[in-house]
Amino acid sequence: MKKQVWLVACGLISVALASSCKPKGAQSAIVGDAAAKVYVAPGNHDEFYNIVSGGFNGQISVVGLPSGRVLKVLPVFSVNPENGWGYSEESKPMLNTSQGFVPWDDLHHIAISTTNAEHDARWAFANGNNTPRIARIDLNSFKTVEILEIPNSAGNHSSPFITQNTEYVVAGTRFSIPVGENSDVSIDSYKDNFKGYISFIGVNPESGEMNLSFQLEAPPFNFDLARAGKNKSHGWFFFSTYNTEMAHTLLEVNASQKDKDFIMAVNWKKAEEYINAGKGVMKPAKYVHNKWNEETHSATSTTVNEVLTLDPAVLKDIVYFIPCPKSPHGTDTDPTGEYIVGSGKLAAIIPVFSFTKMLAAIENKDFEGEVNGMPVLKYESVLHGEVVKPGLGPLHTEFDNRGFAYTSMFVSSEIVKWNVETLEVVDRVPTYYSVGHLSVPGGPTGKPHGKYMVAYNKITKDRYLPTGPELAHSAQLYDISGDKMQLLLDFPTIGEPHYAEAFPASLIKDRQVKFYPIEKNQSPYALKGVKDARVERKGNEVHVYLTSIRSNFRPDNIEGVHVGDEVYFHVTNLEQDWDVPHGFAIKGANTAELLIMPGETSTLKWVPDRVGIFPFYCTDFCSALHQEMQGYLRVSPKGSNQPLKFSTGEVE
Ligand code: K7E
Ligand code: CUA
Repeated sequence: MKKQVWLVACGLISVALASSCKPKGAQSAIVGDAAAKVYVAPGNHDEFYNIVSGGFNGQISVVGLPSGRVLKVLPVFSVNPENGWGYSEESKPMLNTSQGFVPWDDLHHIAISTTNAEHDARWAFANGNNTPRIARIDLNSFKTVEILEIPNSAGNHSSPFITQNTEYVVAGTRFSIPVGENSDVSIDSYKDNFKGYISFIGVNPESGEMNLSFQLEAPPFNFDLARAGKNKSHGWFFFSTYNTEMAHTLLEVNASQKDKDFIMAVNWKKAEEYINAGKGVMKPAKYVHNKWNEETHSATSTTVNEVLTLDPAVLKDIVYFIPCPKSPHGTDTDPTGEYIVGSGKLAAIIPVFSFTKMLAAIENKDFEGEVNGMPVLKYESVLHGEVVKPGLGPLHTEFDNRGFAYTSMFVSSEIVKWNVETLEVVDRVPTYYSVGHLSVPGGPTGKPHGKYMVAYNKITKDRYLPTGPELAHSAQLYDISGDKMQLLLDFPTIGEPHYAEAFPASLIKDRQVKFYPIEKNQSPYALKGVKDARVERKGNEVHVYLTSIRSNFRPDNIEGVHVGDEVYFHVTNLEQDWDVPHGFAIKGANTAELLIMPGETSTLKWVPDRVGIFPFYCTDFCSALHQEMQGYLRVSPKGSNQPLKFSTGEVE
């Protein structure tokens, strides 16, 4: 999200910027027992995992709550030199796309897998916003194990929200685009030639593997966010849209013309019926599907060439539009599934829709018109009610376990707590500053845990020691267990967090992978013991098969490599214990290091361009003799007759 856009939004509703965005009394907001509530004593664990999007760093960070301690930066869409993600030969295919290797993305949203609308925390899903992709992370190994590209999409923002049994992960396109053969069209022909696509990605209930099940063709709106129905509204999905004006220039003005945009309600069970009746049409579309294999310790990338498409203008009863004021950002469903909250960022109220009323309105054909052949329901017929005077610039809503909703107000920099049934505002607290998403443990599920809420703020200003022009982004933790929200803690974050989800640590902390059994290592380059360590030449390729175990590499001295050779270091970490990775780095390699987990094999490619002796060493302080964990590689001139030679470590 661009700050500038919001500042304009601020201006549009006639607010004096700087002063309104900065609440008063920043220093007095903390009460006495806050420190005790976030104190996790040395050696103790946090109660919740918070899986936090990294925004423009393309990664996920794993944070403990309530302490706010960062436990891990988990590479997803962006290369990570810290552990070789996207640099090792094995992991490169994970970042392949139909446009080739794309080593970065903009990661906005997290979805934690659920069963019966409760977190099972088997997997986390995350969206790549820029080059449309969805990733699946295994929460037993905290590793990205799958990335699926989304065709016919541009700006995969309305993603990766999930259905209550993780049947589907969805992806709605932020930018509509022309697709298919004739995409070389005038941008002025937007209304005629551009389309919005909504993707439903099936998730295998056992393996978690994703598969692009079908796409819905939609009008060329901008799809912003989404939430699945749950419990009573299971079977439906709700997508917020803006730019229903279908403007294609200066959207900040032209897409803010209408009083109401839409929440698009999708009956995905109906879509399944049409598919089962053979009503879908296979259309050409090129996208790639990348999978990580935990036994070969490597990834494969395959290209898919078609996608099943449904046209809801023709196939009735899949799509209905709910009018929603005004340029809604988030749309969120409450734990019962009855209420659908729209957050019109330019609206002065928060509309809350009723699922029961929506079904009745559909039944009674209570329509006010059509868009591209799909019915628009009457606002009043679907409305449960409006939260009045909530604040300015509502963005996102989370829920607790006591019937309350919490909405972030970007422009007025506050969080508003309101009663989901009565719509009465019961509390408000300032945020520092300009809050985006909120995260309550279990907040998007049918069974929120409540207790804490984290606000992910967009503007930091004076909250931390300054660090030049770029300041740390800021999260704030609130206690929401009482009637009044209480600010407990500020903590800086990694990248620019958008959404995050939190769940009890007890769900996964005892099922973590500790190491990979070496006997199951199916890598073609794996070594099962130090005796197998060797160097082989195949034409101009030199394959160095190394073992790493405290505290040596074998082989350690290598000669007979020539300038221009392609050298592959295949490093197998022979350790079979928890918490003993080894690193591998060689001087001058213009890639990164490898960080090899116990029982894993990983490969670094290096093409030496000059003559010399090049030391390599372990980068992870693994034992008292870590500094001894090293070797030399000698590079001779191209065409030299220096024979291949290596030492596996004789004692001198
Ligand atoms: Cu930042 Cu969910 Cu991309 Cu709102 S989005 S803040
Ligand atoms: Cu191995 Cu340090």
